[in-house]
Amino acid sequence: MKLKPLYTLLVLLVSIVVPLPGLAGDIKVENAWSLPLPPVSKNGAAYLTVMNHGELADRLVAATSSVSERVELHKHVNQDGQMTMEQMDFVEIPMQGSAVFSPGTMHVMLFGLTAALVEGGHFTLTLEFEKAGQVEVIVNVTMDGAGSMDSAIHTGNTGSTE
Ligand SMILES: [Cu+2]
Repeated sequence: MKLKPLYTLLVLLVSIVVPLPGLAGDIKVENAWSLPLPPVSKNGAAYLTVMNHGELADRLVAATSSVSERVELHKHVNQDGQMTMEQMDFVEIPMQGSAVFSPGTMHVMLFGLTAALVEGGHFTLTLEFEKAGQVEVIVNVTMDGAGSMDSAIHTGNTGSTE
């Protein structure tokens, strides 16, 4: 089967991304990444996928990070052809569903970076859910994370299964 190695890879990724599965309950976070940024950068953004395997909807209501003074949940808004961003009070994670934070949709905004985001490095993001409580996530700092965004401008990524 072609799907099996992919599934195994996903399970492996989940176990890496969520170091405290006991606390997370039905909430799993996958593919958490952030673009590398030079030390002068004031703000950054993280992207990830939140999956809810439970029978009840949950809400992501807040977050903190190990590399910024403040964290907000943002969505991208196209205003008269110009991309801006808007804060959200919460993000709904439907039962047996997921919410995807990706370039162009939503992001976890990191305000007041206190450390440089260096390629190959990582930092901790603590997500606060209404029902599941706190879930710690390791965010990988990598250019490769953008593979799902536009593979044409990021050569050499392994986002494709071909
Ligand atoms: Cu933002």
